[in-house]
Amino acid sequence: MSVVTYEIKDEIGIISVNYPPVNALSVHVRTGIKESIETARTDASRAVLIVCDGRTFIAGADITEFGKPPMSPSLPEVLATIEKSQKPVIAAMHGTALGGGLETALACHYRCALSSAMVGLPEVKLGLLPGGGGTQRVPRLTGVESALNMIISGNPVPAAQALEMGLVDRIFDDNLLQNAMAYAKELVDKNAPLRRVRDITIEPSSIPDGFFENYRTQTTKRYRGLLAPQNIISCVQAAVDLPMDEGLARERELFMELMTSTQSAALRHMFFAERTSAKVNGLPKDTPVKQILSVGIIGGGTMGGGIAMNFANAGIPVCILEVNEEALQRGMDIVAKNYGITVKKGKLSEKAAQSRKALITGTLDYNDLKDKDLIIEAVFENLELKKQIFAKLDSICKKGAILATNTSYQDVNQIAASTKRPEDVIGLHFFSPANVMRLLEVVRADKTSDEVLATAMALAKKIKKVPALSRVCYGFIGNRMLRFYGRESQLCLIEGSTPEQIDNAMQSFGMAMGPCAVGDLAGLDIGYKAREALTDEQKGEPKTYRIADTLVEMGRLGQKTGAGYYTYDPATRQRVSDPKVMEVVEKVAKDLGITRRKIDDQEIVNRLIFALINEGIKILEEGIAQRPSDIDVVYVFGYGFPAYVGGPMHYADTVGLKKVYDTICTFRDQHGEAYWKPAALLEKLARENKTLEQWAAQQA
Ligand code: T1G
Repeated sequence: MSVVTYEIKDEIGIISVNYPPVNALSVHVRTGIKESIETARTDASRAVLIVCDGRTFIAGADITEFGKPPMSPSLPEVLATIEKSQKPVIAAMHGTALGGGLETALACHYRCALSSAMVGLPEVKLGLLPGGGGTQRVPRLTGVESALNMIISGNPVPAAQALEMGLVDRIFDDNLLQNAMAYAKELVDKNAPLRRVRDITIEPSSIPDGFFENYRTQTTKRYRGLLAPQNIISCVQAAVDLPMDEGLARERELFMELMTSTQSAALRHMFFAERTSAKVNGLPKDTPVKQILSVGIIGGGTMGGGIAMNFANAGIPVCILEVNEEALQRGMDIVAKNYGITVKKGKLSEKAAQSRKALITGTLDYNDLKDKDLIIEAVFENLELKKQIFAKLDSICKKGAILATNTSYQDVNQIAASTKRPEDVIGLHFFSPANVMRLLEVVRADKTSDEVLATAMALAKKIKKVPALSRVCYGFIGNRMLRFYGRESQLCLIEGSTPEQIDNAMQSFGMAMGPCAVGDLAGLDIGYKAREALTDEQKGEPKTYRIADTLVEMGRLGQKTGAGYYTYDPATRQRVSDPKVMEVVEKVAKDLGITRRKIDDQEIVNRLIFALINEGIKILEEGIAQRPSDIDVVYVFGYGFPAYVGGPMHYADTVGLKKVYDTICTFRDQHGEAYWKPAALLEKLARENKTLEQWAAQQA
């Protein structure tokens, strides 16, 4: 079946693209459009319309073609053919006209769209820039600053806004093809000119002095470490300084620089990883999915309140159960405060916030939960308490209700065993703040049914979370790996580093926050309490936790007490170094007989990140995670790992598994096998000179 058809109706040549799911500009689509325009040159058509079947106008270049040998015709060739047409070419857009899709429309002479359409240039989110003339045509239509804002944010705009900006000429509420045909005839009947965007020039004198320098300074701060925004600014500057063809050449040069960058490879990896993580290997496609029309949450603390908001935001009524009125009110206040912040930021109208809050009710009576389709337990991390709660839910909730736990660490199999319906029990591990963080670890217990699992994965998408499937182990995927990252952070600190050096090194690597600052944010008492429940043997060597425990015993729990690894300005919450902390570090090191030494930033990064990688590969070996890219999803969406590095597993492939393995062997020789035993799979793949991606492809 041809992905592009061409026919003449009422003197209008109609090019129809039909290449599901999103009419991406594959080589067949590019070829079909180019050949149709060439046919129209000499046929009876008076104008040409480009429309798409299915859910959207062209949503961009075909990302699956990236990294492969280029195939003709290139997009620039196709767009030049459109622009040179001696008959008006009109684009008729619906759905999401993105990237190369919008660029195709911009090469046309006129553009119309459904009012429900969105248009945008999201290439920056793939570590790229619009490589089909977008950086040259958009500023010519909308002005330089508006173009920079749109291309660097990568966010789409609604058709009405696009009309105001000059990107679209006409909007229709419905009947796109019929209305677009009429618009085309209107244009030819009035002998409308062949209006080419390239014929617009931007007066350099219209750009304020220092504009680009200032814009670049702000962009460098806001998009720390990213290459694409910098190149986009250079392209738009070329749109001002250079004639169109030279500007296009400059754009192509800077586009290719990004296409071959590790940042773009990482971001493209994350694009597919985010979509693949919702797929469960071996789960039949026709597995039935339960309807979730009502939810109960056990526990209205920070987590419970945040979790409740996710369902209210998706229009699902949710009831929070607490042990007394005061606790319930506290929970409701947390919800109200969170919505207030969102409204204050202008991200939600007051009216919408009110209607969402109205979907969240409270109760002290378990019987009010008996008809809920899904119950999520979100009490504090005590296994016995969770088992009691699940036994109670088992006796109250209707048959077929899903019983989920938000536990971060505990054994979901044991929780399931406290019910007579283990097949209905699953882990839904949200990440704090639960109404913000997009990651949802879905924990499949040994007896969790396929239907409950399929429902959980579908529900994740409905509440706008990115799911990652985990089997049961202590800490599942993210928190299990994090223990080793935290261990190495503590060891680097006691062996010779400082909180500032460690945090700065990890932020330079790309982490949103360094481990000491994260500890202060979450509260150092969390780890302290978790260790209190462990035997000395389970705790490990004192050098891995003695500093943190000493700070807690000094009352320095972190931000919540105004001091932890840093002190915090009560007004701005800005962190400030505190010499008292290094006094603690040096005293603990002395007490434990550790002679401190200079540690360089690269050693810090390698020890913390390779510890993550090594444990992540063990998680793959054990079948806890389905695939390496799911682990990347966990770290990018749950732990502030830089998407432009692609997650710990993709980063291991970027560095090269042989280098990772050799470095871990060096750490083993320096620090002992107890800490640094290379994962067997890592050793195997390093020896075979393979990547984790290749290994995953063999497993699929
Ligand atoms: N290429 C190939 N496949 C794509 C694709 C694309 N551009 N966009 C989506 N898919 C697949 C996706 O992998 C999934 O596959 C299915 O379509 C549904 O996607 C030269 C260089 C359009 C808003 O960045 O933002 O143009 O999992 O689950 O939630 O300047 O897809 O079903 O097998 O996301 O309804 C620029 C990326 C490319 C747009 C739809 N364009 N796509 O969202 O569905 S670079 C983009 C999206 C470029 C030019 C440059 C979204 C969507 P599967 P989905 P959705």
